[in-house]
Amino acid sequence: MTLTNADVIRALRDVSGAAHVLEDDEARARYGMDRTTLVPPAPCCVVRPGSTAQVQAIVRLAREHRIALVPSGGRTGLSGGAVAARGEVVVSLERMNRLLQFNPEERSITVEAGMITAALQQHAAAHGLLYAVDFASAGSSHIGGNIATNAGGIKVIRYGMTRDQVLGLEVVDGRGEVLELNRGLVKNNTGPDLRHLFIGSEGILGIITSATLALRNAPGPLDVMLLAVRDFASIMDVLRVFTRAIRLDAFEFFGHNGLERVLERLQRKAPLGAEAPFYVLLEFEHQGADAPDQVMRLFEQCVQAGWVLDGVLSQTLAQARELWLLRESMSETLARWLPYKNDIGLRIPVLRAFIERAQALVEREYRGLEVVWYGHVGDGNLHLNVLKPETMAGADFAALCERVTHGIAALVRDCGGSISAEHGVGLLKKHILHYTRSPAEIEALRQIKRVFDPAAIMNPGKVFDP
Ligand code: 2HG
Ligand code: ZN
Repeated sequence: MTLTNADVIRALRDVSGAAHVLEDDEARARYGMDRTTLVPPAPCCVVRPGSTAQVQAIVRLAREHRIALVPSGGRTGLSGGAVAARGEVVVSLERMNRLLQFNPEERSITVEAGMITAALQQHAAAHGLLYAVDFASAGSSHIGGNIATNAGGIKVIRYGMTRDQVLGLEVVDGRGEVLELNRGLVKNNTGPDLRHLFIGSEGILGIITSATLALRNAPGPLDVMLLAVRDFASIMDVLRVFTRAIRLDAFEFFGHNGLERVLERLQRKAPLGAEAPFYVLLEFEHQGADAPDQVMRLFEQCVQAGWVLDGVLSQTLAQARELWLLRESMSETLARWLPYKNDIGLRIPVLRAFIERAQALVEREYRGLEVVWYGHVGDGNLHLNVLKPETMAGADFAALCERVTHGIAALVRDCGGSISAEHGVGLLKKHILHYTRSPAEIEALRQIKRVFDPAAIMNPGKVFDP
């Protein structure tokens, strides 16, 4: 029996209480979208379950009546994975934000999926521990969403991606089964590890309801260095010299045009005397009294080689924060120009060749448009943001960017990379997924989806078409 929207809303109210089913326009617009703006939201309604049992009841109802569900965290995604544009029910995990268990002797924590990333970080910090995944939207993103998108961020070079923090997952799959995946174990060799299928699955297999995450010992005081670098190739030289000598906590870069826009928005002065096409931001643990000059020696080596034109090393925590602000404000600053985004993942040895070819391609194809490069270059992750000229119609801009993106995706493929390093595929990247995942892989993914989601109710239309 096909249910009307009114029937669906009534049934959802029975599951989670009337107060937790929202159907007004404002809520539907707000919960139906993420940080992308290309696809207008149009969900049927929003349900906010308070427990795993309620999530399970919602999924079972949806399975029985073929109701499409869109799992929803902090909606800070950049690929449209949490967009509900086709009358789906948005399942917001925001009420499920409790801390379930904290195990200091094991350095682990179990939390519900709706916990905000920054709250988790703060909890760890209060006990002298670290939750190692961090990025600019940590203040609103949810841990469940981080896991569903395998979020990366600024510390990957030292601690890995979200995948590397997950010790266990509780999920409700599209069949309505509650699965306890790996149960927090460090060692568990009992066949293929289903936990890893759900990490980065973008909600197409089920809904993550809670997770057990590894915490680390908090690092000592961190120093931040900002370098003005002669050209992109020199960034790679600097990376080689520093990674060989010290353990880096971050190695980020951004282009001069991006920095100018950030400085203007933040009303700050240029951080360095010299201007350069690119800047590198490094973070590392304070080197201590026995090696006070090591970092300066590395810096001087880079200057003498002609790679680095100028640099500054933070002297206080406040200065370190100011330097980070320049990098972390980039995405938000550029949002005003409605940028088209590519999120490219490559291995370090091919970065130089890639950027040379990519720069030639964007100069030729985006003639006259402003292009800003930045990202987590130490992990091989480049963000390419193309800014929309004010005078260009949105549709023309989108058509141009779509066309050029095929060229970029082909280049990424030729260089052995990925069309999405950390933002996921969602709605916006699925037309280019085939560039870097083979037909055999995509077919296997389709079959895996059928196993966990036989009624095709879980975030349909995301990552790949049925
Ligand atoms: C970052 O690294 C985020 O700042 C956002 O991943 C990147 O907006 C972007 O393109
Ligand atoms: Zn990023």
